[in-house]
Amino acid sequence: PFLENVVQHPDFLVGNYNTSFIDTKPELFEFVQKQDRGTKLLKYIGLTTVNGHPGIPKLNKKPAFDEVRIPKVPLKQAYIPGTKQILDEKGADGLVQWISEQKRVLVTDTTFRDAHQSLLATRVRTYDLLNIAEETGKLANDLFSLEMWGGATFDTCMRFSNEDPWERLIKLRKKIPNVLFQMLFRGANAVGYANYPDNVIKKFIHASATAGIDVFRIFDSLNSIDNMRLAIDTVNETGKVAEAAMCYTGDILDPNRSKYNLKYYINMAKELEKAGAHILAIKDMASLLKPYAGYQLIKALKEEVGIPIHLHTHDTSGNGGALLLKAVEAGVDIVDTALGSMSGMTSQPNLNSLIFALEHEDRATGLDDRAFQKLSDYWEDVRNFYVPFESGMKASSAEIYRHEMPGGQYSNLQQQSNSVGLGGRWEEVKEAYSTVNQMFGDIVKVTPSSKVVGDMALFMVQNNLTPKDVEERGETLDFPESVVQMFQGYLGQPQGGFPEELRKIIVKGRDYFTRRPGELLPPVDLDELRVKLEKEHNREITDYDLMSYIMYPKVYQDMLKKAEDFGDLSVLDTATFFYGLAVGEEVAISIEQGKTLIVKLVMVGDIQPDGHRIIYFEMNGQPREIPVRDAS
Ligand code: 3PY
Ligand code: ZN
Repeated sequence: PFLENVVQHPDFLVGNYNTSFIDTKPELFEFVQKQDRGTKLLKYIGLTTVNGHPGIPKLNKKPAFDEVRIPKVPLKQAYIPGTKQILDEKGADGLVQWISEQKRVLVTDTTFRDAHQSLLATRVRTYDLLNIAEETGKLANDLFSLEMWGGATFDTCMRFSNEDPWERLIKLRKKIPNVLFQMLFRGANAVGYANYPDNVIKKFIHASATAGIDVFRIFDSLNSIDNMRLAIDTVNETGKVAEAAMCYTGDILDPNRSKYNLKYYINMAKELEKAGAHILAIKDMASLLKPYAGYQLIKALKEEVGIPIHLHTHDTSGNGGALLLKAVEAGVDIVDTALGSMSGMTSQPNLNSLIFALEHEDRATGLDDRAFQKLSDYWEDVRNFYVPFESGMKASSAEIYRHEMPGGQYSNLQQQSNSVGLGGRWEEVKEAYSTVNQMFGDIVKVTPSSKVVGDMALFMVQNNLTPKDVEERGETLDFPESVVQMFQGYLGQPQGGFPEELRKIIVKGRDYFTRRPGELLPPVDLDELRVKLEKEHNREITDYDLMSYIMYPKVYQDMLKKAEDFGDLSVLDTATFFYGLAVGEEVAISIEQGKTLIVKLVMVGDIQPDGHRIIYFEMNGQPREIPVRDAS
């Protein structure tokens, strides 16, 4: 390295050197140590062992975990062709035809996406998904689809797991070639929290289709159909399945809440069908659709629209199972559920229980309960790694009908609330959430509009504000940026518009508009951006990278930086990733096909005056000493 530094020094290169060259240039002794993959991983493990993992309280001792039960499926057993083959052979219209010919109710498993988004703050890592992927393809071949990508997973995958979401998708696709892959797509917000220019939306959908997504569930956070059309059209261009969702809010049974009544939903459904949707989704993100309301809604929809109906709900209220039964009676085509051990409460209703609930009935699922029990057992074990991210909710709760918070938001807002010091005031935050909804004119609350309501709720609690305070002192208050932007029109328009008085108070003289935001946002020059990023990062930037960057510029760049420091962290098992190693513990890390590192933690050295500790490892039998900074 020293000689390299000399010959690469700018003065040396221009011939500007003499006998004092070396003595006057201390930088020549700064060797950039090009570290191998093993050393980088040891550094990460050492740091995690000493300092813990962000979001997990520092423990004195690594928790003990039982061995994870992986179902035994003979490796040579072939995949049984499933819905993926129907789509590939017959196209989207052929698939729709096939759905309508099924007597049984079809089932989607959300375990890989919404279940952990809703129960575990979206932290499930690619490692745990890949570990069960082949078995899932082989045991769950009769599912309609696996909801396994999009929603909040795109962000958290990079932000918290330091993994590329596209790689997750591509790797899973290889191991599950037979069941439809479904993603949650936030319409003009793609997988982010803001509206994006039209060319970004199109590119994102094409890239996702190429990487392996078959069914795009498209919604808009204010139920604005204008904000969904581009996505529906683009999915149609790709030959994949456009599943357009209406987000359910309010209560169609309550005569006093007429804003979102049965007529509203029937009209919306008809428009979505006209807009080119192959499937209609009812997206009950907050578990507000009561069983009898669900029956009424689905019965009416089956009469009024011709496309299949896919019901998505959460079990936060505890009425999820009852809703599914009423939905099946009313003729729903497909329902969302999660594997038993990852179901219930803010997650989806229990898939395994649904199998039994409908057994011997006309519309039985046809799924093999034993196969799904094995998959559920796996997740029961894996869930133990993620205990620090559990919401602490112990049972379903009817208060959801009051605060209306989406299941996917519950555990995340709770974490957000803790992180701004409102840990002890969670009850008030939930109450404020409902108050803010009324102040905003009773809007649909789902990402990102739900995030805006959440931000405002935190703001109200932090500053001890009532709606009256906002009305009277609003001019002097600095509202969260997300709130200001929503009232400016950046997420589109809700049913009936925003309350005018509140808009004036919040927007404070800034512009606002009521046109579709996508019409106003200039296209991103993707080629120019690619060149810029390639220069900055000295690597090839693919369409996938471009999309990750555009959605989350800082998160994406932090991910690259962390990968430079620690290498590919997705190869670590989850216990090691979150908790490091215990002294004397040994793990096998497969860094690529046929290349495994056996890592043992031998000893953690005493803290040095400069704040470092030496961590003594053995890697493949060789001693390795890694200095790491003790942050305590
Ligand atoms: C998401 O957009 O992530 C959701 O799950 C909304 O329900
Ligand atoms: Zn959901």
